[in-house]
Parts: sequence; C-alpha cells; structure tokens
Amino acid sequence: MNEQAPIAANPHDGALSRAAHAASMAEYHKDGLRLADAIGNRGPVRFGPDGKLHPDILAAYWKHGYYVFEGVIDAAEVEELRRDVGVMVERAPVAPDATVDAQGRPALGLDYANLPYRLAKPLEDPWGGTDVLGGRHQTQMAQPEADQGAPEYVPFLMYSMCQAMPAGLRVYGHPHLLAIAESINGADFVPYNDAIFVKQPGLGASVSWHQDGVTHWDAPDWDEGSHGFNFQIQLYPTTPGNCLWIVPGTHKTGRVDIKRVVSGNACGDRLPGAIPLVCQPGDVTMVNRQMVHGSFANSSPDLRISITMGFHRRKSVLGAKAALGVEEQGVIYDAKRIDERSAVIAVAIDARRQYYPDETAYTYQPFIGREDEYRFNDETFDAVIRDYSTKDLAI
Ligand SMILES: O=C(O)CCC(=O)C(=O)O
Repeated sequence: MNEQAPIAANPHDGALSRAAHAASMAEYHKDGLRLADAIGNRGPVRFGPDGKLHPDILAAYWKHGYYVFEGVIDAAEVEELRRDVGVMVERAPVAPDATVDAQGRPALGLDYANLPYRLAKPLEDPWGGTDVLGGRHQTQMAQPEADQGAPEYVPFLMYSMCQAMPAGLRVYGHPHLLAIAESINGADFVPYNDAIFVKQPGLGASVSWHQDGVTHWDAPDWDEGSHGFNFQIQLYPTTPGNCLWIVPGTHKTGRVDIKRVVSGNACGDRLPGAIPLVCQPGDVTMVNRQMVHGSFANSSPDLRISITMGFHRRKSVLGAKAALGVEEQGVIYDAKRIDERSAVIAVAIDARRQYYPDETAYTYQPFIGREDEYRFNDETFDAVIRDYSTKDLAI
C-alpha cells in the first residue's frame, strides 16, 4: 500500500523543512488517492421516499465509516460562510494570552464564556503524545519547520460559530444535514459541538491520528455508532496535502492501539490503508467518530477551512459523564442539559427559515410544538445562542 521507502525524512529525525515535508508526502498521497477511488463512497445526497438517507448511502456509510456528500452547500452560501470565517480569522488574538488581533483591535470573543480560539505554532502537532483530550492522540505527527517569516502563532480551531457567525448559525439548521443526522442517529438525535479547523497554507498545525470517542468503548451495548459522527463542510478545495485522512473500517474494530501501529510502521505517521478526503467547496464529509483519523501539518500551498459539527444518538449522551473539553464541568448529561444544547438546532432552523423563506425547513422532532418559543430573535439569541458552547455534549 505505501510503496515508498521510509524516507530520509523520517519526520522525527531532526529538522525537516516545510518543503522537504511536502515533497516527502508525494507517494503517500498517490497511494491514498488510489485507495479512495477504489472505495468511492461519494456523491450527491439522496433521500428515499420516506425522507431518510437513501439506503445505498446508509449502507456505504456503515460499511466504511464515512461518506463524502458532494455539492450540499451552494456557492452563494459557501461565499457567505467564507466571509464570516474570514472575519473570525482576522479577529483572532495574536497569541494565546493576547487580547488584541493582528491589527491591534480587541480580539473577538473576549466576552464569551469560552474563548472561541485555539491557536497553534505553525506546523506543530499540539496534541500528539500528550494527555489532553483524554490522551486520545497517542503519537506525534511530523512537525516541519515553517518558512522564514512565519508568525509565532496561527489560528488552529475556532469555536462558537453559531454565536460569532450569522452564516454559521444558519448552516447549523441546514435541512439536508439535519435529515442526514436523523437518518444516522434517530429522530431524537442530539448535537455534540462545532469547531472550525483552520489550516493555513504552509502554516496549519497537524491533528495526530486518533479516534474521537472516549466514553462507550467498554460498554456492553457498544456498537459502530456509539460515539456519533462529525460533518465537515469544506469551504475551499481540499487536497491530500491539507485534508483530513481516515483509515476506513476502523469505526468497527474497537479502540485501536495507535502507538503500536505507528511504531510498527516503516513510514511512521504515514499510516497504511489511509485515504484523503478530497473535496470541492460546498462538499460535506461525514466521518464516524470511532474512525482512526488525523491530518498532517499543512506544508502545502493550499488553505483548508473545515466547519465541523457533530451529532449523537440521544441514548449515547443521556446519563453520560461529561468528557473531552467539557470534562472539567464534572456533570452528568441529563434531559435538561440535552434540551438546552439541542435548542441551538431549533433556533438555527428558524434563523435559516427567515433567511431562506423558499427552502423547506427541517422539522426537528424534539421541538415539535415548541417552534414559537424558539424563533430566532434577540431574546433567543441571548437565552439559547449566547455561550451555547458551554453546553456542548462531548462523549
Ligand atoms: O480536520 C482535521 O484536521 C481534524 C478533524 C478531527 O480530528 C475531528 O474532527 O475530530
């Protein structure tokens, strides 16, 4: 599968320039693209007469653990999302403890309960081999040196898009995305969180190989859907050099000893059997959170912006202990907490309905009969959207 010899540049052997890293990946990219082509698992979203995701797509998703939906978000909406994301990127603080952006203005989100930015050093792997996020990033990716003149920090993750970005709130209520979430997780599905991955050309940090879920691996009723899935809405073309990579099928195999796999792999972090999720703007990937996945330092010349939003089965969340970024709250998710976080979907649906009056709005079963309480207006913005990320449902 990975035909190339282990390169000179075994990433952990001394300094590796950005350009050398990019060059070292070329054969791996070709292998991954061949494998991705062989699997397929992509195309426009299709629904059956019952409004559920077409059974062929459902079967393909459960078999391989992912699907690439092509052309879900139209060009005009992509443009609005790019604009709002662009503002967020510009308004990022210049350093983790800074309060101003690169132009000296107050950074966005200083008044949010959770700061909406996670910065990283150019091309670093901030989580690999650390204990953060439940220690799920077991190994470290190659960390090339950025070109001269790179900033000290770059935005890596941006949170709270429903609060910070009008287009972000609207896309959260997208009828096709919510209908897909219902088909996978049931009509009473619940949200997880959202986060925007920013991978700037020649600067974007890596996300070490990992599986997302941390809660249910040893549960007697564990199955391949226990930890839900994440969508990623792609705002720019993604390439093997900047995109998310996955190891198809690993959503079914339980917890993977990634440390052992990587240390036994002649090509280090370039895992065999992995494929790149190459997309066009407006495509949306759906990836099972139990899948082994990650992304390399973006040593390529191409920008990636991925709007990531996750969804769960209600039964996976109700009664579960807060985990991952929510762990320090020390709470057990109860029906009230689930309802409060799910209300963001209800308000997003209405924000979308007001903006796109000709589109058929999604009907979210848990809020049937309560639609008028959750119209998008100043009151619901304050009550439901403001600081909603403090109510995320991570497992
Ligand atoms: O998009 C990426 O680079 C990483 C995404 C990821 O790890 C996730 O969604 O859990």
